[in-house]
Amino acid sequence: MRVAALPVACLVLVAALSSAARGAAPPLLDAQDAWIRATPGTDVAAVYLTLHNGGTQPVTVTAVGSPAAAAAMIHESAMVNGQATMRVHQPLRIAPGATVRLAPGGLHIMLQGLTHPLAAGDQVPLVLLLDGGGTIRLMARVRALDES
Ligand SMILES: [Cu+2]
Repeated sequence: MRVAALPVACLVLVAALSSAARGAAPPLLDAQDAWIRATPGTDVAAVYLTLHNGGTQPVTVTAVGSPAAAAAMIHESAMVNGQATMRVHQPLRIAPGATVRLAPGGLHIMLQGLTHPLAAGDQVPLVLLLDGGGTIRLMARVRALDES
């Protein structure tokens, strides 16, 4: 039943994100170089990208989503007592003029409950929901495991 329920969950998420975006001013947040590291044999994947706030006001990413995953959330990796851990880092605030890099070993978007296995070269749609109602839509490319 879990597999059958996932597409419904995705539709609800996309609908929620779309309705929140209605009537919002265009965001000044720029998302570049989005890519995904897929972990074979699991239904989770990490998304990395670079966010730049070109505006004069702080921008806060309040939620993330993808139709390719049941759930998505901003995480931060850290070493705690020699153990690799992840914690939720959401909302993510980006100061005016600042660039925030989501990169291996640090911040990332965690996709959980992938609707299908990811293959190198796949393009995965992502939505970033911003404080104040704006949204950023982007595509992230799945990299091969041996691709740096
Ligand atoms: Cu994570």
